[in-house]
Amino acid sequence: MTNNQRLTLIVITIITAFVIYGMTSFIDGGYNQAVELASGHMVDSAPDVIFELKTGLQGGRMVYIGVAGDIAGVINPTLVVDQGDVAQIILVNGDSMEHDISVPDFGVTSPRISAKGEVAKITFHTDQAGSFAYFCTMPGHRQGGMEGQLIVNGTGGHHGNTQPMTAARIAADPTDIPPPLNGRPAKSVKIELTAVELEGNLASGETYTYWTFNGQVPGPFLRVRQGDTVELTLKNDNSNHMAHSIDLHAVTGPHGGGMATQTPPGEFRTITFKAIKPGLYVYHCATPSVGQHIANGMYGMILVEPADGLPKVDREFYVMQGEMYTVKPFGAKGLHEYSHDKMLAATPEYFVLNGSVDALTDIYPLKAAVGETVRIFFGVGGPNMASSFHVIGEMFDRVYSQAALTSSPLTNVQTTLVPPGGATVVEFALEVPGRYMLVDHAISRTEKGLMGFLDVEGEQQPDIFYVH
Ligand SMILES: [Cu+2]
Repeated sequence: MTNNQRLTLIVITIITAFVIYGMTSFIDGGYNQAVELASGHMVDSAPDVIFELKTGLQGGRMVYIGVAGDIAGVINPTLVVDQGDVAQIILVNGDSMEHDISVPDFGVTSPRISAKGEVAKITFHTDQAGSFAYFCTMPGHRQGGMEGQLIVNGTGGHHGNTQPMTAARIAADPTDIPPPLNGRPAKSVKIELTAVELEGNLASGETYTYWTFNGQVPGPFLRVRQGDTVELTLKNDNSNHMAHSIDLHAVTGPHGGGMATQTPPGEFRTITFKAIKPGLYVYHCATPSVGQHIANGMYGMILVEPADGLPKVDREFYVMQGEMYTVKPFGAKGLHEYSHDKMLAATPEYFVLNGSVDALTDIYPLKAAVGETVRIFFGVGGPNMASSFHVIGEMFDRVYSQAALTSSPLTNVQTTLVPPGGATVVEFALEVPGRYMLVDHAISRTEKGLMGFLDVEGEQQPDIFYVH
């Protein structure tokens, strides 16, 4: 059977399942019991609005497909209801794989259904307006495509609180790196950083109150030369609520500058240090709770180039990993709040590259071409978790392990370990076009937000990689 025949068979089966079960599922009595007005819980009452979805495969992805009405045939349709409605979602299994459907913001999850044609339902009272996720809770299925949005129109009008959330883009552009210094003489350099607290985009429909250097995560990539004398000023924006500071691992001196730069809102502090040892170094806020300030986004890196500079490459990228501790679970919509208990327990809800779930996938995917060489300056802000840094589909030709730029690099490495407050420099040539993925090979973290793309353009190279 060809793939096309197989797909056709699947589609026919799905349609048949829909005809049989989609119809019978509407002929369902028992809608006459009283509405429980307990907020956010499954209710057993006559629904005001009913949606029917079936599970299926589309383009190699697992999806929900709308059945009947406005959503007929729509993949992962947006379900729209009015606040106060009792909503019901009927789920029909169309692919013989085990699935369910959950709207965690309303505390409802259906039973799991695995036989083709099997039906499950959730019924709930939409007591809060806004935009909420529905998805399959089977491990990997949400990431595999089974996710859509439920929009509850507010009672104050039919457009209340349903606009997509717009928050500041805090993701650092991975190409925003000062150019190589090309072995220039050592000199004096002035650097100014500003601590900024702001509500930023964490993921689609999700925001977080970040604490940042210069409104981005990670903070600006700083580039100096071995022997430079650096005058560094930290400003703490007047609108902030917290004191902040900076400890740079490139500083030789007490606390890396952390104590000397403790800065209340509306003030600034300045230190001068000589960058005596080349390397790629993490910097971070060092104001108690240090773990909280780092978890909220206050980390970045400073490169101290060796006197002779670094070997020439075609492209350089700046990527940092961190983890985030939110009260609400991964994927819940709206504004997330920081959980100190989870930070202390080292049980993050999110793992991110460059500050947000979509930073290096939707917003700033890395781009390069076949025949080019790339260098990734990779660091871990943490505060708690090491990274098993790996690029799916590539080997690192050279790894300056632990960012030790004055040691010989390792060659042909698959995965390299980077501790919190540590870094690495990897270089590799691109031989084959396609999408490569930056991951932490503690791979479950990809289901908690950690992913970056490296998109490589160019001619196919069938002598190296060929699909039959
Ligand atoms: Cu801080």
